[in-house]
Amino acid sequence: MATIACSDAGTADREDSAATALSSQKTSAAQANLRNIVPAPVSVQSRSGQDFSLTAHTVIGAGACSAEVQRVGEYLAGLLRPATGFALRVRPVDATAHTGIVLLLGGANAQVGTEGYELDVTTERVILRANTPAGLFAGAQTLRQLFPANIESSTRQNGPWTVGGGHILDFPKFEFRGGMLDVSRHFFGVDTIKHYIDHLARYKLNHMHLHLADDQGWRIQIDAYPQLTAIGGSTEVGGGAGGFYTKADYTEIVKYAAARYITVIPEIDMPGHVNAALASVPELNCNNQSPPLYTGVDVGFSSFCMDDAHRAVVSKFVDDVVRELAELTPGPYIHLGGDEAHSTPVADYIAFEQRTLPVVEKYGKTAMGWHDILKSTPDTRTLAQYWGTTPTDSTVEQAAKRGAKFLISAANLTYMDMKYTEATPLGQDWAGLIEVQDAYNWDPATYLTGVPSKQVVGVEAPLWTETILNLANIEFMLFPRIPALAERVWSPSTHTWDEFKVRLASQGPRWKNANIDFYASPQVPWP
Ligand code: NGO
Repeated sequence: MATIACSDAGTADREDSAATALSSQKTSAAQANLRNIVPAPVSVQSRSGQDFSLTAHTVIGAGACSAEVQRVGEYLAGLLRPATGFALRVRPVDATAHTGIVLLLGGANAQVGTEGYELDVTTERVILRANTPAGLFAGAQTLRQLFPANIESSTRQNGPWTVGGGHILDFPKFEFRGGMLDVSRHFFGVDTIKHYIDHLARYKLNHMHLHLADDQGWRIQIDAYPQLTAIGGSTEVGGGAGGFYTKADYTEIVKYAAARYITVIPEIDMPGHVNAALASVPELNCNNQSPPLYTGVDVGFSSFCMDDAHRAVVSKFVDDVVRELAELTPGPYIHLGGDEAHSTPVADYIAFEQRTLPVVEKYGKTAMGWHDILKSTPDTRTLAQYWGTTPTDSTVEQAAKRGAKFLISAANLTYMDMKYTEATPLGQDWAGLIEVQDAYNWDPATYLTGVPSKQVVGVEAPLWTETILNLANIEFMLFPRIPALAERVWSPSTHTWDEFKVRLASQGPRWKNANIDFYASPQVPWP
C-alpha cells in the first residue's frame, strides 16, 4: 500500500544518495522524465532499478503534524486522481512510513532554503522533504512532471503510473518569480484568474500581479467610491461589458493563490492611465467634469488633475484606494503604476510620486512601481519594475548606485503580449517579436547595466491584454514562453537553449492532455 504522509520530525531514514549507485545507463520512460523537468532542478541523479509505481491501492496520508502539509498532500492527490482514477486518500502517517509518497516538513538539506525541496524516489516510496510547506508544494510540481504526460488528463487514462528512481535537490535562484495579467484592457472573471494562477504554479512562479485599473477599466470594488466600478468597470477595449471584482471575489482570488504559495500584487496605475477613474469621479478632473469612458488602445492621454485646488481631493482619493487595497492584501506589495504619465508635467509627476509612494508604507506595505517612478528618487524600499527594451538606462544606473532593487520585466524579453513572429495572430510588436528562444536566452542576474545581481529580486512576465480576449488567448501567449522564463528565474544559469528545447518539447504532450492552448513554435522539437 502506498501512502502520502507528513511529519514534522523529518527523521525518516534518508537514502544516502552519495553512497547509492546513482548513474543509470538503462533509460526507462520513467527515468527519461527525470531529465525533462522544467524549470531544471539544481541537481538530478537517477537510480536504475528504483522506479516507483502508484497503484490502485495507494492511500495518501498526510497531516497529523500540520494542516498545511495535509493541504499540500490533498493538492497533490487532486493532481493525480483524475487521470489515475485512484482514490488516493490523504491521511496521517508517521515519518517512518516505509511505503507510499511521504511529505516531510523539516529535515531537508539546509541548501533548499524556504522554497526548495529534496525528492527521493525508490521502489518502496517517494519522500518529499522541505523546510516549509511552500517547498513541499514546489516539490509536488516536480513530482507531477515525473509521471507520464497523460497524468494531466482530466479523464481516466491507462497507467502504469511509474516515476523514475532517483534523487533531486532543488531551490530557486531568485526570490521573485512572477506573472502579471492586465484585467483592465479586457476583464477576466475569477475562474479564468484561477486557471492563470494554476499555470504560474505549475512552473514554480510565486507572484501574481493584477493590473486592476487603466484607462479602459477599473476592476476592483472600492467602498469609498462605488462609482469606480459602477461606471469605470462597465466596459473594456472594443466596448464589451467589462466587469470588476467585488471584495469577496478578490479575497477568493487571494486565497486560491495563497494555497498555491503565490502572492497577489494589486496595481492601480496612476497618475496616468487613469481615464476609467476620471470618468467615474468628476472631482479628479481639473474642470470637475468626467470625460467619456474609453475603449481604444492609446496610452499616455490621461492624468489626475495636478493643480493646487485639486491636491487635497486627489490625495484623499489615493489614500482611500490604497487603504482599501492594503486591507485586501496579505502580501507585502501594493503597485502604484507610474508608467507613461505623458499628460502629467514632469515636476508634478515627481511631486505626486513623492507624496503617493509613502502612502503605501503608511498602510504597512511596500510600494512597487514601473521604473518610471525612479525619476522621483524614491527610497530604496520601493521596488522598481524595469520594463525598458535595452539593458542600459541612466536613471536605472543612478538608482542602482543609491541601492534600489529591481524586478525585471524587459519588454523585449518578458512581455507575454508581444507576438512570437509577425505571423502569429495575437499580440503587439512594439517591443519586438519574442520567440521562445528569445524569452530563454538571457540572464536576469547580469542583464541590467550597472545593477549588481544582488539588487535584482527576480523576473515578472506581464501579459497586457489589448488583443487578448479569453483564456485560450492567454494560454497561447504564455505557452511555451512562461516555462522558458520560469527556468531563467528558478534554475542555475548553466543550462543552454539546445538542451532546454528538448526538455520543453516534452511539456507539449502535458499541455495537450491538460487542454492548455499553446503556440507550437517551430524552434522546439515537439514529439
Ligand atoms: C506598456 C504600457 C502598457 C501597455 C503595454 C503593451 C507599460 C509598463 N505600459 O508597458 O500600458 O499595455 O506596454 O505592451
